[in-house]
Amino acid sequence: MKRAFITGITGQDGAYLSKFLLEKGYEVHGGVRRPASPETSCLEKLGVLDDVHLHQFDLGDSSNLFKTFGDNNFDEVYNLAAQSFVGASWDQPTYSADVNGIGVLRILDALRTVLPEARFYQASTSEMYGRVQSVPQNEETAFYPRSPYGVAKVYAHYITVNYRESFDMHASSGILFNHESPLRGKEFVTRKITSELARIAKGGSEPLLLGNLDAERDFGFAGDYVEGMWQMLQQETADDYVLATGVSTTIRDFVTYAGSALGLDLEWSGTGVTEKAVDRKSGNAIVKVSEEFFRPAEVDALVGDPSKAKATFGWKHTVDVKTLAEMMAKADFDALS
Ligand code: NAP
Ligand code: G4F
Repeated sequence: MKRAFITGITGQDGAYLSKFLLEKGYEVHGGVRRPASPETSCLEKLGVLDDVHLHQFDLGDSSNLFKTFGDNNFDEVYNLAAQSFVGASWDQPTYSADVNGIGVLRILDALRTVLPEARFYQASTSEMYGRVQSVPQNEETAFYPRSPYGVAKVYAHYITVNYRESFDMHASSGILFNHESPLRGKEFVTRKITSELARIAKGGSEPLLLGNLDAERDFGFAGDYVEGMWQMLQQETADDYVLATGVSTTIRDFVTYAGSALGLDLEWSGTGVTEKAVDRKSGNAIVKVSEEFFRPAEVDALVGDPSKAKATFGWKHTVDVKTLAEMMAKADFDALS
């Protein structure tokens, strides 16, 4: 039986990856920051909480990383832990740099010292492309990060490549475009949209407030992406791979898709901060724009090219963006019933 360790096991991807690896017959371990009262709702929702082994683990502290890896003979280590909300990285820039950047060096250094044969996955991100240098983005596209989060992730990406090349470690980086699910945190735009529209569809009167509706993202389903993480670690040679759908969608269109799944027929009007969406049937204002949710520097448009992952190990997405919006909106609506 293979043994895997997942940092960030309590997050969206950690829960889906736990379920995936358990179904593959793995013994699954994971790191939690607060062992006395871990936030386990994602693991509970997927019905896997009782099947995983939880260890105290914080990316900010080297000694507990050495202890965790020194005491346990893991075959695979997936680093999914991060301060993952881009918007918060301007408010907590040094913390984001420490956890998302130096934290990865702490893991690599501990693995190199006490568990050098373990295969390692780093959660890299399309945020590294930032102000994009070509369209679509692939493994060769230059990085131009636009947030403290993105800058830290570029460091993490290159230190992973460097340890692979310096110490012959099996360390791979998945450059993943946005992937969402009903387990997504409500601070991220997709889940904010589906949870708020569900509230409105249930009779709520306050409109949904959003920032930049013109931003475009390549949205996929998290369940598809965790399979790609695992596939990367099954390759004989470690490497870097993009996982994406190849389709870009504006935030405005995601709202329209999610609204439609809940019976809201949205009509958009206005521009910039005066833009709004009204339900054609009720005449109610459903969406308004608030400057509060604009970022100091924006990533305008991302769209990925996953050809390398497809050619190397046959990865492709199975859920398109409309189906994803519907899945998330209905899950939020049902949760209110
Ligand atoms: P998420 O739901 O926000 O989960 C983040 C996890 O990291 C949580 O389990 C959190 O634990 C943990 N964590 C935060 N700070 C930590 C620290 N100092 N030490 C140890 N654990 C810590 O994120 P996700 O969407 O699953 O994303 C997983 C990874 O992929 C992240 O690295 C993210 O940056 C990256 N990524 C995500 C996407 C996407 O679209 N989802 C795309 C590209 C890359 P708590 O429960 O204690 O908060
Ligand atoms: O949902 P978001 O916060 O995700 P973002 O910034 O793309 O980051 C996510 O995906 C990355 C992969 O590219 C991951 F690395 C990262 O960890 C995270 O999972 O924002 C998406 C877009 C942005 O352009 C933002 O400006 O939506 C725009 N937006 C418009 N109104 C909003 C809002 N974002 C949020 N969170 N809240 C709003 O009200």
